[in-house]
Amino acid sequence: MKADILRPFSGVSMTDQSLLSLLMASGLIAAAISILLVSLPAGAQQSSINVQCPETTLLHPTAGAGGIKCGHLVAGDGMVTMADDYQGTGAGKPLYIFSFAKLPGGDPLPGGAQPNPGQVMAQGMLAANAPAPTISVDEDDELFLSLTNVGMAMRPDLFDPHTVHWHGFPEAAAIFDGVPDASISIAMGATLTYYYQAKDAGTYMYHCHVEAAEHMQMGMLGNLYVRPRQNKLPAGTVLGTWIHAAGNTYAYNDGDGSTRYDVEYPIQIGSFDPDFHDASFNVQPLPFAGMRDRYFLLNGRGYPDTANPAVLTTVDPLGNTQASQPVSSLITAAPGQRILLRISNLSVTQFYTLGTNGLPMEVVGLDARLLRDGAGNNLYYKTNSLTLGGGQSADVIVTAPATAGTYFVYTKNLDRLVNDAENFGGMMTEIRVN
Ligand SMILES: [Cu+2]
Repeated sequence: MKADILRPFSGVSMTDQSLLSLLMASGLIAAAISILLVSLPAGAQQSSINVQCPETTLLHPTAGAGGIKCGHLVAGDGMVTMADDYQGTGAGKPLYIFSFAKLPGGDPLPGGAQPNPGQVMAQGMLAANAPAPTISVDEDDELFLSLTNVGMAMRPDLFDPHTVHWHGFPEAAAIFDGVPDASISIAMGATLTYYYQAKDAGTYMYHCHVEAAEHMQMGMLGNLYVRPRQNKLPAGTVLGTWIHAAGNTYAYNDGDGSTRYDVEYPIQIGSFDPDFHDASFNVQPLPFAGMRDRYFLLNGRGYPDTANPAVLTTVDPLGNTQASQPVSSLITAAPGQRILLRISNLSVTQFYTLGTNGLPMEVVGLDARLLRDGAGNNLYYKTNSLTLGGGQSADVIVTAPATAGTYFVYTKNLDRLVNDAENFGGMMTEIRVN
C-alpha cells in the first residue's frame, strides 16, 4: 500500500485520493500529511514506475566495473502470426497471446533515470513477444530485472497479475521465485524489481507462474542463459588439451574446452492450441481439459517461418505493427564450426523429440548441468534424437560438416510437422552450412 502512495502518476491517483480521503475522514490527517511528505522528498524524481538499477552493491562495490546488470520487461498481451495460409489469402493465422516484451529504449542503466511511465504503458501495450525476450547473464553477475504489468489490452475484464519464474534456478531469495503461492505477483500497473545472482552456468528458461497452465499456453515463455566464467580466462590458460584464446566461448566450466562452441542458437520448443487462444481472445470459457496443441513451434514459429532470418511482425487489433516473433531459428555455420544449440521445452502439454538428419548431436549438458558423473567423467553422448518434456533443457553441440549444404533439425513426432490443418511445416528448421 505504501508503495502505491509513493508512486503518484500525473498527480495523485484514484488509489491515493481514496486512501488520503479515508485517512482524513478517519481523523488521521497527520498520517495523511506525513505520507505526502514521505512521498515527495525534495528533488526526488517521482514516477509510478520505479526500476532499481544500482551502480554498486556489496558484491560489486566498484561503479562501472561490471557485474551488475539490469533489465526491464513488460508483461501483457499481443498477437503472433502462425506459418500457415489458413484462409487461402496468403496470411498466417493470427493468435492472441500473453507474454513479455522489452521496451524499445533498452535496459535500465546503473544509476540511470527512471523510465517515463506513460511511455512504458504505451509501448508495452500489445507488444508481447513469442518467445519472451531472452535473458543472458554471466556467471557471478547480479541481475536487477524489473517487471511492469501493463495489463491485457484486449481483455479489460481480466486483472491477472504476472510473475517471472526462473525455472529450475537456485534463487537468491525465495520471494523472487515467482510462484504466486509462495512469493509475490505483480498486479496491473505495478512494477517489481527481481534480484538474482547468477551462480551456475547453463541453459535455463523462465515463464510466468500465475495460473501457469493458462499463462504458459498463452505464451509467457522465455530463454535464460548463464554464461560460464571460463569465458573470461586469460588467453593462454591451459584447459586440458585445449589452450584458451581470447574470445573462446564455452557452454560450461568444463576445464577441458570440451563445451567450446563457435556459434550458438536458441531453440525453444513450444506449441499452441489455437482453440484455447481464440477462446481467450473472444472472452469464452477456456478449454483446459481439451487443450490440444496444433501449432508446433521453434522459437514461436512454425516452418518455414523458422528459417526466415527476419523479425516477424503482426498487426495488432489497434492497427499497429508489432515485432511479434523476433527470434529466427535459422542456424548458419561455416564447415567445421561447432554449433551450440541451447534447446529447451516449455510446452505445457507435450513431450517433443527433436532430431537432426545426418548430423549427430553431442549432448554435453542437461537441465542446466554439465553432463558428468560424480567423479568428473564425461557422460557426453552422441545422438540423432533427443526427447524433452516441459521444463527440460539440453545443450548439444553439432559440428558443421565439411560439405556445404542445408541440413534439418525437426521433430521426430512426425504428425507435428504441420501448421494446424496444413501439411508440411511445424517444428522444423534448417542448418545452413556455407
Ligand atoms: Cu502471467
